[in-house]
Amino acid sequence: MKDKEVELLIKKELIREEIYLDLIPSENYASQDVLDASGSVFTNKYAEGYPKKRYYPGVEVVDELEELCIERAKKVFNCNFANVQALSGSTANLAIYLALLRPGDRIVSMNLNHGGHLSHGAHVSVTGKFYNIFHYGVDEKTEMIDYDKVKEICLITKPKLIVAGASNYSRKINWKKFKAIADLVGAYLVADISHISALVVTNLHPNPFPYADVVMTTMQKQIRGARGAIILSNNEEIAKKIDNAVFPGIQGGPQENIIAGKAVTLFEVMQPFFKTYCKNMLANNKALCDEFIKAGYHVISGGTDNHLFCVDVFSKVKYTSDIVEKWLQDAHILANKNTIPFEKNSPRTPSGIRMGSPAGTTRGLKVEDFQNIGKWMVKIINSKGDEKVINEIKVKVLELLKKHPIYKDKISNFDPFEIDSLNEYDAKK
Ligand code: DSN
Repeated sequence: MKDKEVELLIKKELIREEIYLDLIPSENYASQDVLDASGSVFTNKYAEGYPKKRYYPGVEVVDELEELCIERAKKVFNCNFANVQALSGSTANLAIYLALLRPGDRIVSMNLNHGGHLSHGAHVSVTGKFYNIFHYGVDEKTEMIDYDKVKEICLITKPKLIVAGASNYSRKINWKKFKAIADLVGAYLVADISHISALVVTNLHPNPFPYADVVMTTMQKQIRGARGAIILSNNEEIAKKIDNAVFPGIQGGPQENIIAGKAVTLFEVMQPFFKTYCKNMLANNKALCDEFIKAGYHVISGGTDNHLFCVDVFSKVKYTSDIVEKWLQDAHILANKNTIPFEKNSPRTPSGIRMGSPAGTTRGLKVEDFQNIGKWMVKIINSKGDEKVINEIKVKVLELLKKHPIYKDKISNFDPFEIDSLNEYDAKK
């Protein structure tokens, strides 16, 4: 690369990824094939519109590519319609609302503090400004979705659209119950399965079809592919509205290079190894979660059915999770601070640490590794960030990661573990 500054930053990021244990449950490692497709010559092509209905010439190949991606998405998710152009999950959600609602219409969705998502109508998001939002949450005692309460809220507010789906909820979502509520009040049901789409396509989590009118997912999380999102439906009329909302409603030219990456992602999902990855991810996450439960920590909802969980560290050690996040990061473990249901602290200094197993599983870590990781994390948190403990565990984490490289080929001519901090990298370069 001629641009040495960016080249060095790419190398630095590669080293960072290799030498940190990523437990952030929305992150993962895309395969080299996905990276190659996403950075391919499709970057160069403008293709506003949809296959066979473009506003530019020279689109023969991108049409083939986008059609291939659409067909794969339909096959993998077993549905009749797919839009593969959304640049991100938030854009996809906005496009769905734009397609089905008018500004000011009512949406019922999960409270951000209880595990929802910004683009489900949080007041700081455009979705919270354009639409009239009412939130449901989890039950104070069980910390699981209270479907009776969802029903009650919907009967009072009469929403035009209900969003089911979350970014910090460790239990199975009952789509059938959501559909019954949606039917009762005549609302559309939208399922945001960004966090659980890999489990859904491998039948390890109930499928929102046939209950949801629209299903969307990002592609870079659990399903470990290219960045961006896809929107799915079985309703032809809704499908047309969604296409119009994505383009020209919200976006201009689609990123055909990213669509190439999404197509490769879907190819990988169809391979037998993908289900093995999903089963391992579930077992690994449970093993990690069990260590916190055994150590007497309060895990939100008391456990996990999926790839993530959230621990209330504040109630145990009286330190907020921004501080705990830093202790863990010093030991090269990445888990993110998060609000918990009925949070008493602020979103910047909350009580919870969210973590999960997708990236570690992709990296090849097994149940025994996750048990050890859980013990190490508990030791650090119980020690209240004791420097000696952090350093002792950092050595163990680095030893483990070194045995499980992510991008073997990329690091074949250097050892990312030669340094053990990114400051050292800066000093050396
Ligand atoms: N940022 C993602 C997450 O961490 O869950 C959601 O978009």
